[in-house]
Amino acid sequence: MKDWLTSLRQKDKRTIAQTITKLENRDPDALAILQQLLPFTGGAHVIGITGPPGAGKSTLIASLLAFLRKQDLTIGVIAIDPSSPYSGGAILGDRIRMNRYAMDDGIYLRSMANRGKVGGISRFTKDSVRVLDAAGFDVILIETVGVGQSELSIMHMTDSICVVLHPGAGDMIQVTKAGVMEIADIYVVNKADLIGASRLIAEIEDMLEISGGKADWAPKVIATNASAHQGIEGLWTLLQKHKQYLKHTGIGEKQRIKQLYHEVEEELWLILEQKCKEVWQQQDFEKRLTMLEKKTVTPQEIAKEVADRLFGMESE
Ligand SMILES: Nc1nc2c(ncn2[C@@H]2O[C@H](COP(=O)(O)OP(=O)(O)OP(=O)(O)O)[C@@H](O)[C@H]2O)c(=O)[nH]1
Ligand SMILES: [Mg+2]
Repeated sequence: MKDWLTSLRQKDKRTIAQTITKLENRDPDALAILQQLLPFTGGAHVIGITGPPGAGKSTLIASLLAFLRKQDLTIGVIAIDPSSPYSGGAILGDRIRMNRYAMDDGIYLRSMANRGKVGGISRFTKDSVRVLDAAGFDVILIETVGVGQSELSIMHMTDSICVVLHPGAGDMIQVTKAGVMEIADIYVVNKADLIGASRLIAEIEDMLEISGGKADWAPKVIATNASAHQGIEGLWTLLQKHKQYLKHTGIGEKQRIKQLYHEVEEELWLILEQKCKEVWQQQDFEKRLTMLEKKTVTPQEIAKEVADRLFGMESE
């Protein structure tokens, strides 16, 4: 266990990958692993990069990676691949760019398909963040497509959130509908080289004026051209500013505690769901179905009976 932790702390890619996989599969060691990681967590600046498909999130991350590496910062990237019909879902745009980082121990990339995992995307992402944080990465970037409610879960695992938009019909409406607008600390208007960028900036600024933004942090708007590496330094400056704000006001610490409470709740629901299913599977289906068919019992009554049984068993 000691050797394992030492190589993890040295950012050994194999160890990182194995650890994440073990957590992902809820290996019997998972709880012990999480316990061992705990003292080493809390150092990373965790940043969510969200926004509609094709906004340029991956390109922006690739550009940020290049910029941050020059400053000798280490970065972990978690990409939630939506496997959407909108795009090929290629992480960081293309394989060549990825290969460039394969040999660099200051960068770790991990992607995950947005379906079919026990405990869902939220648990996977949190576990991965924890591993990368404990490994000592300075910055952790999480890419998600912000078009559905489930993506809002990044607010439960990040310090700062960038919503990336691009000039194009309907973007604002789409993102506003998904509730993504409210969670932004920084709005990135990417593809600033395209027509409509300044109008989009004005639209966002109007919207912020009306809504008043978050409590004391007035969300910032920045234009970037990720393909041409423009605006990246400005974006990083804003992210640093936000980090300072979180630190000086103590809001960052409060936010993290809130996130831990939320995680306890999420874990609890998972455990309860599992237990409920176990009890349900022990039920005498034949008899219940006949009773349902004969209309001598309602589905609600059966559900309640199973629930009572579950909690009765728990209190024994
Ligand atoms: N003109 C222009 N094109 C850009 C810019 N940034 C990204 N693109 C292009 O936009 C397309 C989508 O970029 P991605 O980085 O894959 O976008 P994404 O938001 O990660 O997309 P999904 O992960 O599929 O949601 C690619 O063809 C990029 O080359 C930019 O600043 N200007
Ligand atoms: Mg992408």
